[in-house]
Amino acid sequence: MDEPLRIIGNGTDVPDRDVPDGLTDKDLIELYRWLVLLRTFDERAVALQRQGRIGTYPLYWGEEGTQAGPLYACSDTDWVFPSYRQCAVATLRGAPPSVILGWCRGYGGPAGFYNPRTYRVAPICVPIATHLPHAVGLAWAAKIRGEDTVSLAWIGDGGTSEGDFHEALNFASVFKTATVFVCVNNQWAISTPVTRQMATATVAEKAAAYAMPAERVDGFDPLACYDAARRAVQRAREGGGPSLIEAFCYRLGPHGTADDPRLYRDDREAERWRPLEPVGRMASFLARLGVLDDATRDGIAGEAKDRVAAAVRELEAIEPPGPEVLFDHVYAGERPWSLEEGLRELRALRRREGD
Ligand SMILES: Cc1ncc(C[n+]2csc(CCOP(=O)(O)OP(=O)(O)O)c2C)c(N)n1
Ligand SMILES: [Mg+2]
Repeated sequence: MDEPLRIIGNGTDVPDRDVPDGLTDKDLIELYRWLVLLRTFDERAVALQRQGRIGTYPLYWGEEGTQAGPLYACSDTDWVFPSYRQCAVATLRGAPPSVILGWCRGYGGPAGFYNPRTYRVAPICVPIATHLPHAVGLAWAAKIRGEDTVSLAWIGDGGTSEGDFHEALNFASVFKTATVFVCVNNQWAISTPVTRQMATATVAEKAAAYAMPAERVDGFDPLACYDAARRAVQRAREGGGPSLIEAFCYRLGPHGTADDPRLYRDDREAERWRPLEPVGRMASFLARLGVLDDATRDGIAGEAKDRVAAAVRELEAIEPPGPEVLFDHVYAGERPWSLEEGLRELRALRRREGD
């Protein structure tokens, strides 16, 4: 089994490797800023859910490097396709964090959800793996038009059992689309461990069935995630076709805020992986390089905190709509009689309840 690529060591017995090609000190700080924004959003979102201010939330604590790293390897013209686990990546492309919080609450800002074309970030995908064929289709369309757009899609270890995963990889390799598949192997699909998910030792080896290059990286190492994605994106852009990256890590938290992992796994297992988490690790690495001092670090933390706090204020300034909103936007034209009847019943019920 290939050892995952690791660039950031631990400052003691595991040595650091060189900073990947093409990354300046400014890039390293910017990537760190991205990691901190993701982390700050995630922690605040969990707190909001616990206070009943948003709905169930799929936290990604520890997986920030698998998101920020590959995104940093893309050009602004490339499209990315998140699953629920990457719900906040669009904020790294400038989408307002309040829109993502609105998604978690079930209703967003006055402008609704972000326009995917503005940020080249596809809608957050909850049905497992269904966004992969979309990512391939987008890259195929770009290829037909003679554009060099790359599409990058994230998928979990559990998602590799879906037909959509295999169909997407097959289509991408046959039609040589410019698609990068990033599989975040956090070793759990809710309560199913990866050993019950697949008989192969790695996700990466599945790529062989599609004659596709693959690479395993340490998913807790943002620079390793970046570096593998950079090579895959470049290959894709130059017409070399799709790649599969396995970002090997561990789901440090629960599956979501409605899950209690103590029911199916030993807490001590997560504790063993925790020291590898990417945000502190990147900060220590940058400090060892002499790129990040305490003042810059505090400044970045403060900036992220302020941005997320402002997003919460923006979100909560919006009056929640009533349940009637469920009947809007279901059909482009007129509502069928059955929905009209349902809406009438709901209104009558609400009148009786004095809403
Ligand atoms: C098509 C489909 N089937 C089942 C589910 C329910 N479900 C939500 S998350 C999940 C596990 C996914 O695990 P994995 O792909 O490893 O991603 P992770 O949650 O670890 O990021 C399942 C089965 C779903 N959302 N969509
Ligand atoms: Mg998983």
